[in-house]
Amino acid sequence: MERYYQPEIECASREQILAWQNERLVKQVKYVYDRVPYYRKKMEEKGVTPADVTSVADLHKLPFLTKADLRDAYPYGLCAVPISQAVRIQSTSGTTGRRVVAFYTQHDLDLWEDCCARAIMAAGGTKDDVVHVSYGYGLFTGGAGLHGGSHKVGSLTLPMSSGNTDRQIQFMCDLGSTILCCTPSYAAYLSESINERGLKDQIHLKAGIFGAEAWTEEMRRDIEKGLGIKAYDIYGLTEISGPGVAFECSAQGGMHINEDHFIAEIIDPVTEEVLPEGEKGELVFTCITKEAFPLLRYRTRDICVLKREKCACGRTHVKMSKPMGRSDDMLIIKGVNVFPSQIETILLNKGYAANYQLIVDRVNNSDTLEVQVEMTPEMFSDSVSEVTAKEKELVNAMKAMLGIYAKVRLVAPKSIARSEGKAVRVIDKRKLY
Ligand code: DLL
Repeated sequence: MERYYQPEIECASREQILAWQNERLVKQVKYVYDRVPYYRKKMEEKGVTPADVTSVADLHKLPFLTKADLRDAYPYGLCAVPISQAVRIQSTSGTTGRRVVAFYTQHDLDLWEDCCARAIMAAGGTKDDVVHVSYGYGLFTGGAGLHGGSHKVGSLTLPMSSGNTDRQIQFMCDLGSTILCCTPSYAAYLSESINERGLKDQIHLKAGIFGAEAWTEEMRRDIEKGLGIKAYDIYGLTEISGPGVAFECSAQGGMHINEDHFIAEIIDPVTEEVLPEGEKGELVFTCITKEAFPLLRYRTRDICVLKREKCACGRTHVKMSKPMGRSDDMLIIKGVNVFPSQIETILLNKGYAANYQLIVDRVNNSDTLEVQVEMTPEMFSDSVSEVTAKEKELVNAMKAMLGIYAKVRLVAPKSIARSEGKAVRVIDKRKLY
């Protein structure tokens, strides 16, 4: 069990971590150059050879990879091993364009599961725990990743997948689930459902490992209160392996990136210039221990800050802040940059739950934003004047934070569809025209 809290790795000195990264990067670059013609061509176009990369300090010389490259090279173009050595694929939901398909050798699966096991142990998991995995199984990495991590820790693993909320709650009560793994929006829904059924004292959860979508501190507070647990964030993306690229520890102040496997950089998303640690920008990852899908300088589009500070948990790996939105999730409404998380913060601070939807449209050549927000059962009222006053309060709060007018429509409790995976927060009708 102790294997997955690996203090010699997770608490290693900065010098030691850099030494690992330098050695692994040099090998990985040569490996990719030799095996992936698509990336070799990109290096050649930039006039870089593997000999030019002798340490992490040379990372900036390498070309970036983006989702567009993954689509161009779909399906096998970035795979660095013959099919005979790959044992698994996982894939993104692919709402627009081609899906992204990532490949794994057995060794890759092992390292990915190690990362997830570290996350479970950082959330207090041991072999005595009952780990309830309600992330989707299948192509999505959430189920497979946490499932594999839980096995490695030696916990009893419940492969629930998402959906069928009644069954989820029944198993949680009957089998005494202690750690819940799912998206934060599904955790909020489960919490709501458990409390409505008066079953809170029959559940034994102590922790939750929630990620795969943006969630605010206010949402964390609500879930922790509703389920009586400590809620830990976990981050990852299919292209880089899946969940467990970074995870939160008991300090709950950012997610430690597994720096023995991934090198993180922050860049200015417009100029592509590398920014110093501590500045906000786009997160870029370079894999240094992968066999099948070793992406170098992959632009995640996630906007965040890296912090290298002494952590109360003793881990030394750099911490990333919660992603503050994706550069491609940012809505531009009437020329103003709007992140759904800003609106969520307002709603949660004013006592609403995170059940809302943003509807963006274009009317007479001008952008419009409508925010539909569910009232909580306590707020629900038939009095038109009361509802109007509440709507006005939200309109003013949004004007103050975003600088634009948003129409607010309060809707009845439970009228916005609940999600069992990643929540659908934005409907941008402008994309349909
Ligand atoms: O969402 C992997 C995952 C599964 C992470 C389960 C955590 C838990 P994708 O479907 O490829 O992979 O989506 C990756 O989701 O680039 C972020 O924009 C977003 N994301 C992932 N984790 C977080 C998080 C999985 N903790 C994309 N907070 C990433 C905010 C997150 N956004």
